[in-house]
Amino acid sequence: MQKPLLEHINTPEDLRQLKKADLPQLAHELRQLIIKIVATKEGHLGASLGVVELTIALHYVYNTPYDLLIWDVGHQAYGHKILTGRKAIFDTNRQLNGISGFPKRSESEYDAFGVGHSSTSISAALGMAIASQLKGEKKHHIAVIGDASIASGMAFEGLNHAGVTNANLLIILNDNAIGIDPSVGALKQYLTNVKKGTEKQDNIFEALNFNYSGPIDGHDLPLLISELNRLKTLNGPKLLHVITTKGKGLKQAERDQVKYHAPGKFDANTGELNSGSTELRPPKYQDVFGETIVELAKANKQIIGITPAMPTGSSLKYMMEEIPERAFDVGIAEQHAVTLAAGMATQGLIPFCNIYSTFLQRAYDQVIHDVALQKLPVIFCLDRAGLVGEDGATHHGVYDLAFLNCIPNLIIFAPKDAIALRNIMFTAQLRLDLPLAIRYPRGSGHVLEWKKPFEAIKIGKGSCLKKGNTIAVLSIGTMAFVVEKAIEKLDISHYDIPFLKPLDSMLLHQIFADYKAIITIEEGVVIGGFGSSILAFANTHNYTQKVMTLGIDDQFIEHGSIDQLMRLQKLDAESLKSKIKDLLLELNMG
Ligand SMILES: Cc1ncc(C[n+]2csc(CCOP(=O)(O)OP(=O)(O)O)c2C)c(N)n1
Repeated sequence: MQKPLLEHINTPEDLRQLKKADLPQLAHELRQLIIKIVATKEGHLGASLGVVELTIALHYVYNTPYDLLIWDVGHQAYGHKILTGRKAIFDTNRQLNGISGFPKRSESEYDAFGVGHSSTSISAALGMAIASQLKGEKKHHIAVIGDASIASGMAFEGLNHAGVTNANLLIILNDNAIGIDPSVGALKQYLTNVKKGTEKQDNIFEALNFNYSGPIDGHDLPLLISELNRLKTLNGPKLLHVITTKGKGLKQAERDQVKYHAPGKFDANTGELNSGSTELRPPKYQDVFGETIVELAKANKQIIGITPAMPTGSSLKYMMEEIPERAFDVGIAEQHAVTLAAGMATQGLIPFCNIYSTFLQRAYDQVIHDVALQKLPVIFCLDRAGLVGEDGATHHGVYDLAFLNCIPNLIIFAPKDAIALRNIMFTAQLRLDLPLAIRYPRGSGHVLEWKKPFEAIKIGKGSCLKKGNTIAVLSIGTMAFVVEKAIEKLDISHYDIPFLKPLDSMLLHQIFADYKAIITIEEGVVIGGFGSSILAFANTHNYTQKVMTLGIDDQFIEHGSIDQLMRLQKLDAESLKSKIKDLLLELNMG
């Protein structure tokens, strides 16, 4: 065994002192470190293991951070983080106050662009390359993008623009034929044909004026280095196609690439996943969605399921397995997913378009212009709404209530539990004449016995969950469980207001007539959300009681466990309880 190398590498400067012959050993050590830390601290595994050689080659050949290196999505950048000054704190990855799981400009000068959502790297790198030209700086600009992310609209927009510039831009297409789930679409087929050498058509990237090279083996360090050195001397937009294996170096991760995308805890030596507890737990909300849509779609042939690249994460995969002709994975294409659903709705189909709350941000115009404006009854199922935990600021689904609230014609519903999710899905496919957004959180559905007979939900109706005196707490969605716990021993009323739109104005008039003060609570930003709507209601109707609005502050929330973040935002039961007690004292009712 040679003497260890990685312990002496703190920056890419150190790396560049190594002999080329030493780099494979460094790659081995880097992989082992990633495996060791992710095995216990959790995080994204497969993508980073796949680009270990590429990461080393890029920092070896290019003069980072002067040359600008941009990772698309950024979940593959663990090796980059370790080699750029964050080795000693890599074990804080994704934890509260630790380093972010994604590149982040405020974290390191080597993180040229903040990422998390996919397909931004080409536009960002082109912007930097144009800036360098205008400033007269001789810099290299490199975007590393996966085969799933390059198929997204934004990436195509970047390619289309870059092809008519002479910007010094290198795009590295990291082709491992998989996103989180296997990549889909015609471009994926094209790339497969290129790899097999069966593609007879013109090269698609050359057709867009890129200097194309590859495909080359992305695990062959000498080849990567000589190719990058050659490309460094060429002007204009270039694309290097590298073939890698997701999960490279850990047998199980290579074999089961979907599971080992972000496997949770596992044994670093054997690669075996922790088996988890056998205790009976409420199902995840995503599975309530996944199982319910199958049940509904079997009975109602008009039902369609759509996911942009998240069949496993959304559990639409159950429908894709059982009813493949009516379930579509459209790739990382949120905008397309929404307008595709709109098109289907014009023809009488009943599309359930499942998108993580955070990724719906990509398709905002489509929701307004293609769906709501035309009153098309698309059913949006917004998974991972609220705080998502360790993925952090780029991924929290905390804006949806606010950004959907202002759109006319849209019904907005947040189920308080799995049963309500199931029933609203049932209700939606009975045909509403308006679009509906259903938002539900990451994690488990709070009730064990959730497969009850379907019951239709009355649109716009809230309900009283507990009758008390003094003040009323109004919750939307699963915050009901926090409230329930907080007021267990208090004489406080609790109302479930699952419809942000239309608001249950009859119930609200009753509430404002009955209580001296109102507290609203939501797992979303306060500005523009549920609390704002209740305040506006009070103002419109000249109610003068105090309305305390609790939710997410006007700041980006970083990473940490959901429980930690809820406590920091004072959205946990203890904090709510003490807020209620303060309010009672203030009203002389304590
Ligand atoms: C806009 C957006 N939609 C969905 C996701 C969820 N997501 C994260 S990684 C990923 C797959 C990326 O695959 P690929 O581009 O092939 O990169 P690789 O995993 O190979 O690095 C997806 C769909 C995202 N980050 N951003």
